[in-house]
Amino acid sequence: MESSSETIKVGSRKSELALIQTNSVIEALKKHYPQMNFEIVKMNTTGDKILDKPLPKIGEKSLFTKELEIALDDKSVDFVVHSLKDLPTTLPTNLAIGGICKREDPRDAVVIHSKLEATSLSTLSKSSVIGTSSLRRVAQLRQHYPHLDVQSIRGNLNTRLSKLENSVVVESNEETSNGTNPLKYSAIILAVAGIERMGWKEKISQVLEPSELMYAVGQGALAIECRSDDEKILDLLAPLHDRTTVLRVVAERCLLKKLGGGCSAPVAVNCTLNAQNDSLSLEAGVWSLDGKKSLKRTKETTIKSNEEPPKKIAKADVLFAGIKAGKLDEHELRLAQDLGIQVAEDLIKAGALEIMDEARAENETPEAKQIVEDAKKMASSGQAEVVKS
Ligand code: DPM
Repeated sequence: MESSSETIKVGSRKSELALIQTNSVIEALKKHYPQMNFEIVKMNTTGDKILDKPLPKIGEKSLFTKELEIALDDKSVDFVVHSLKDLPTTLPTNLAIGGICKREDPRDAVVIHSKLEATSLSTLSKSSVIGTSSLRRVAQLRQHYPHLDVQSIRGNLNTRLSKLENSVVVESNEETSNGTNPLKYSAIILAVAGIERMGWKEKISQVLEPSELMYAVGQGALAIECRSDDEKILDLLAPLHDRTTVLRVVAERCLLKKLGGGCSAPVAVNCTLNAQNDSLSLEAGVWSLDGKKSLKRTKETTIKSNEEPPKKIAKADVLFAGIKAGKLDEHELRLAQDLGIQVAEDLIKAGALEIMDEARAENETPEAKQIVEDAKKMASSGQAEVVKS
């Protein structure tokens, strides 16, 4: 792209993590385009306004993205940086993911209250309260750590950390689950990637391997959303695409799309691309909310171009679960897509949809429905509030 003096407008949520993520993408772009100017437009989304409500009860992931998408549509911004895991597998038709940065650590981590001696989940005393609002984490923790009491915690990362740090620490024999003090957390579970971006690495007590806690689809990768017909911005973003990351997340997102799951049911993955032989492996699971029922399936495929030399330019209009692949090999992406769909089909044959439906139903209390209705009203009132800095 030509260097120019024009300014690219970048939409961002205003949380510290969102701004760190947005700035890191701008830094990466400046390496490619040193002359280009970027301006951040900070916005308040419905999701940000109702952060005190439990996330699964809000249900709709798009609450964090909808207002930013309206801003893209009316051209008040040119692109928006998201955590890929917050982006639905189907985007509005006029929008696409035009760039995906190299994935960071996709695993989850345990942050234990600094006054406690335990350094891992297994050494926390019986009935210790673990804070998370992710159904995926709730179900897997209940499966592997039945001695712990998993409870909802909400807010952005800063709020959660202070809720943990301001917790009254409860001794092992005391009653911990009386529900009267929401601050009595012994530990919280957060994504390693988010913790590291915030500069909090030393707060991690334990990193959980996928054998105990599989991660969310897209976790640890940053995605850039733009108008799907904006060739100028798509060209600008294309060099950010990291092949290994894109192949992994295409498999994961195509799986989730086929299963029809958003964050309203516990679904998790573990996906790797072997650098030596380009073997792409996808393991995926679904759980009941109590962790008692679970299903897991794994498949592998070798990623190989069908053309010599490989066809490097994907058809401009081809999308893989919302991702426009820029200059990556289209046939390779199809192999990743097929892998995701096949693992989903294996899970469906084994009864995954029934387990997911049960988990959803259990989560749908009348109160939850009201929260969803209220949130939808807020969201449909339209534009994001632009935060002046
Ligand atoms: C989504 C979930 C959570 C976020 C659900 C899940 C966690 C919610 C919670 C879809 N988005 O993971 O099963 O813990 O109550 C979110 C975080 C990041 C992106 C924070 C986190 C940072 C990591 C990344 C919230 N979205 O998961 O600790 O960029 O992948």
